[in-house]
Amino acid sequence: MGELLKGENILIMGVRNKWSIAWGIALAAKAEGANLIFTYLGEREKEAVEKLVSGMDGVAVYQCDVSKEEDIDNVFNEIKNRFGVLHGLVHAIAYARAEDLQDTFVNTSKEGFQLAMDISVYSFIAVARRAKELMTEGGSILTLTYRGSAKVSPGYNVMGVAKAALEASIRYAAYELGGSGIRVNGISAGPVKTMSAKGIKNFSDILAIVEEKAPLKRNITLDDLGGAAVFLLSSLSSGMTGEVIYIDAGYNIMGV
Ligand code: IMJ
Repeated sequence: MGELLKGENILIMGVRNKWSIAWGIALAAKAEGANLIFTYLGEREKEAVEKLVSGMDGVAVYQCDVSKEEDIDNVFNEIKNRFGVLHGLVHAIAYARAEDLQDTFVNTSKEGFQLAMDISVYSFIAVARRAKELMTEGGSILTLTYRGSAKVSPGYNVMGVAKAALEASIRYAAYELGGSGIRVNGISAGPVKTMSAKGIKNFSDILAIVEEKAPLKRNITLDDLGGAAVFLLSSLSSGMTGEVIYIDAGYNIMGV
């Protein structure tokens, strides 16, 4: 137990089960004394998330489908009423149609493109705007990205384009919110076996390649991500904004 986030109110969006990256970040933030607020997508996720957080004291849990502006407004209104001030926000949400992660990229439909951009990128802008209003003591906003934004990861397709837009959004938000003492950064995570990796063909091959090629000769863990998230959420990273840091066992630095 540390005190790096003691008394800080941190909103974590994107927990689905105990394997979720957002959950790994939540555990690390809790261990540093944060008060946690969670959102879950819908009725199907409600029970699992409420069960997960039931062992934590002082947490708040709200339903929020980020494709609905009224859901987002509701969450931030509830946070304003119950906590008054927000110090941290973790956005760990992405979605593309399964068919768009299987077919060829150039076959991406307009609807599939718009859906991926709406859930994976616009939602970040939408929550950053509301968070700004509640981060009256300054704050730290964090999102999750993947290297498929910059290099071709076969099958990542429209998600790669969405993550490129998300990373650009980090920089524009960092520029605009810096004057309010709010920092905005991203973690580019190496592959992790979560619900978002389910059904992705050859995923275990990808994990094996990282283990073989990455400088650290292993895949990353939720603890690795939790540590980086605590750094970015806390004053340890006070001089840093607009950045994307790789937590990938060093895989991204390699050439052939
Ligand atoms: C996803 C697709 C293709 C290759 C992939 C991934 N690699 C990794 C991922 C190599 C690591 C996981 N990732 C980084 C994601 O951002 C996944 C996002 C995602 C996953 C799904 C699967 C189920 C579904 N829609 C999805 N939308 C986004 O229906």
